[in-house]
Amino acid sequence: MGKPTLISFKLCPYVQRSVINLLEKKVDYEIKYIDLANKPDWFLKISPFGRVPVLVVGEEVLFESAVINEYLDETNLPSLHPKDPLVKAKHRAWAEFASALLVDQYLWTMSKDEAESNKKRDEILSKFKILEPVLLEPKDGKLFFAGDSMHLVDTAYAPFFMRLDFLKAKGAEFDLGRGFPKIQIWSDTLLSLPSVKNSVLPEVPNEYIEFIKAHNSWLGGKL
Ligand SMILES: N[C@@H](CCC(=O)N[C@@H](CS)C(=O)NCC(=O)O)C(=O)O
Repeated sequence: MGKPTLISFKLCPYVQRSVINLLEKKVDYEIKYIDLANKPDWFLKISPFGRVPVLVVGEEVLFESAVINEYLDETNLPSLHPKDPLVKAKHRAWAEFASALLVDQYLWTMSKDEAESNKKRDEILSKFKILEPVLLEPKDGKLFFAGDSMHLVDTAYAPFFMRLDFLKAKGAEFDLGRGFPKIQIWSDTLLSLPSVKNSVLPEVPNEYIEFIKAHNSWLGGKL
């Protein structure tokens, strides 16, 4: 069947989730970068929503990061999911919560005025209030979603935390994890993993900030 090929836009957090999984699973893969502002015809033919990530596996095409990651997990054992179906279902539900956080984060950074931007920031903070008590107690300064080992659900959150970290480097007012000690330790734990560190190209931290600025958002003006 040959190596799977991941179609990527280098700033996309959903693609990044799949890259983390590919790296965690040590899968031999190829990656092709496209410009979403100028989508090539071959991409529009294979991506039903015109969105990345897309994973090309032989003659087949998979879309939706959660589905791609489940496929990678099932075909590259050992699984990063818990065995118990109920616990697994709960992990999937919390991975959905991460997708909602990614949408909030995008809208927070892209909002055109202060009121809208603050509203989106507050939505992130109210989700943090829900998430913090769900987390277990850190051990030796480390924490994953389910305690002391990494699962698929962690890979859903890492791109969100990484973007928050890029923003945090620009000013303390972007440090939304303040006041949420377990979330902070979870974020630090994930961002220290080689699979997470190596899941983006070296230029991504700068390009992420430049992307926000280029969209003339209210937050972009503060960076
Ligand atoms: N639910 C999708 C979301 C993917 C998504 O929104 N990707 C964005 C880039 S981060 C995209 O391709 N947008 C299309 C566009 O900008 O035209 C997933 O998890 O794969």
